This record gives sequence, C-alpha cells and structure tokens, in this order.
Amino acid sequence: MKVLLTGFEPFGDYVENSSWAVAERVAARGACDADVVVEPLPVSYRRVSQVLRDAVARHNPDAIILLGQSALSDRVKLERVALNLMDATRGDNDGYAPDEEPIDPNSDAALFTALPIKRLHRAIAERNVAVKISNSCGLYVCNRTYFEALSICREQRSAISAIFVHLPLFEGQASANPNAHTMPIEDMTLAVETIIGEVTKL
Ligand code: PCA
Repeated sequence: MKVLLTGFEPFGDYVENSSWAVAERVAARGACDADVVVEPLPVSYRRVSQVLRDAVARHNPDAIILLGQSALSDRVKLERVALNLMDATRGDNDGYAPDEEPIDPNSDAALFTALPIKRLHRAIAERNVAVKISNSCGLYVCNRTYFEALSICREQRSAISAIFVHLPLFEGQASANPNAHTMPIEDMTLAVETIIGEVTKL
C-alpha cells in the first residue's frame, strides 16, 4: 500500500505551515504500515494541480492524503467534499485572488471523498484527538487542491482514493494572533497515522 501524503508551504502571515510540519513528522516517524511518500504543495491556484498530478504520476499511490492548515480551527477536520468553485479575498502566494470562478466548468458542482469518513472520525476520536467532520473545505487553495485530487480518483476509476484533512496550528507555531487555537503536533501526527492505518485496512 502506497500513500501520497501532501502538506502546503507557508502562506499569508505564517512562516510555517502546520500541514507540512505534520507531513514531515509522519514520514520521519515511519510508524505506518504503509509506504508513505511526502510532497510539498504550493499555495497557488494556478500551479498546484500540475504539482499534484506530477507527484501522483511519480509515485503511483493507492491513496492520497492531503493536509492543509486551518488556523481558526481547534480540531482536526476531515473534509467530506470539494466544491467546483474558487473565491478569495486575499491572494494566494502568486498574488492571485479568483472571484467566484469555477475550477472546471465541465465537471460536477461538487466531488465527495469515497473514503468512509465516519469510520475515520471514530478511529481518531477513540485516540482522544479532537476531530470533526467538515462539510466545507472553503474556497481557497485547499479546496482547489482537493477538487483536483478527487478528479484524479474519478479518472482512475476509484483505483486511488483521497481525503483532505485540515489541521490547526501546532503548539508553539508562530502566529500573529496570540489567541489562536493550537494542538500538540503529536496529536495531529497521531490523527494522520490513524487515517493511514484505517485506509490500509480497507
Ligand atoms: N491552508 C489553505 C491553503 C494552504 C493551507 O495550508 C486553505 O485552507 O485553503
């Protein structure tokens, strides 16, 4: 079983991205019963799809687990759906801010993960990590990336599965907002290892 695990580069006011910190940690621990390869993704509406597609072509994974930072969240969020829409008030790392643009005018309005999200939720909760199922991945670069990953799964006739996981800031991560929620990086690492463990059992 091969898992492609992605995290994002820093964006906005952040000098680190918790998603990349956790991806690197999962890889370094090597605690998973799967071959886990990690790849960083750019916070760029225009570039991220090709970078993701290149990584999938290079690694030929059975599952894609995409991690992203959600600085306002106090828990791990399992994302159920990607919307076919891009909208941003603040530009991405290329300075691009789409105004209600479709990602792919020829595709569906929304794509859903085929992974058993409630089962993943239960498995993480049993390990006492704060987690919820989310029904909106936002309209920023994470949602755009998730839509691409789910499009790849569909093109591959579900030979690949994918899920997006939003993570809070990690404890000690530099933030302009001193009241931001944080979570120990060990808890987020355990959550991701749990997802990988569940996916390898399917
Ligand atoms: N979070 C952003 C993009 C990159 C990231 O880590 C988002 O939620 O869209």
